[in-house]
Amino acid sequence: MAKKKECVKLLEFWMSPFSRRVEMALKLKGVPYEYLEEDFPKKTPLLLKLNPVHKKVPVLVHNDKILSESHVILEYINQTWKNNPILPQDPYEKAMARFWAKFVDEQILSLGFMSLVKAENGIEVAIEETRELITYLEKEVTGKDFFGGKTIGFLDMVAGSMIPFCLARAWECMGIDMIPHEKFPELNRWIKRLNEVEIVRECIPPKEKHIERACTKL
Ligand SMILES: N[C@@H](CCC(=O)N[C@@H](CS)C(=O)NCC(=O)O)C(=O)O
Repeated sequence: MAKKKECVKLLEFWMSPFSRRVEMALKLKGVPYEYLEEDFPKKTPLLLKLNPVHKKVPVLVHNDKILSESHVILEYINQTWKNNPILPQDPYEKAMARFWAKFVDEQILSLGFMSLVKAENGIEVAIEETRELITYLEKEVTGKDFFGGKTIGFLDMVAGSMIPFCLARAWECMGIDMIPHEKFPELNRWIKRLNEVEIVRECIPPKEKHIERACTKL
């Protein structure tokens, strides 16, 4: 009997780091998908129907299954398409990849962006506090090509979509070099290596368009 053709659709937004990381995973696994673009701040009826709980992108539709929340989607992709694993087999290493990914999306995004924009205690304090958090990632990537080891994995996708290809562009709009080479040599090496990975490059939002949009929002 012929295998049923898979139908994979991704509802996303071009400058969303949460969407970009899911695309990276689909590309790494070689899963063909249809790209459905949202145009925020408008929300299409399709988004409201598919993700009534959060009303956010990304949303992955796999045949008749609907998934939202990027970490959940990444895990689903990893377990559904077994080639090129993005999470380690070892339970502790897997837990650590999840731990640091949560840290990026919760702590670094909140302090390094939301608090920085408000900068209630002054911009210099906010920058230093953000750098303290980034230092944890500098340690994590030390001595490795990628957080995932020799190849990119879950944490590379989460941190890569969020830090160099999203937050750093907002920091640039504010005139802040948040990850200077002298302070963060390992992270800078990691960013350079990420840029050399074809599927990552394919998922990075175009810089000029991104900066133009990010700067008008700040
Ligand atoms: N925790 C969610 C965050 C997703 C998210 O914040 N998506 C943004 C785009 S970058 C969104 O859809 N925003 C629409 C809104 O907040 O109304 C995830 O990991 O997928």
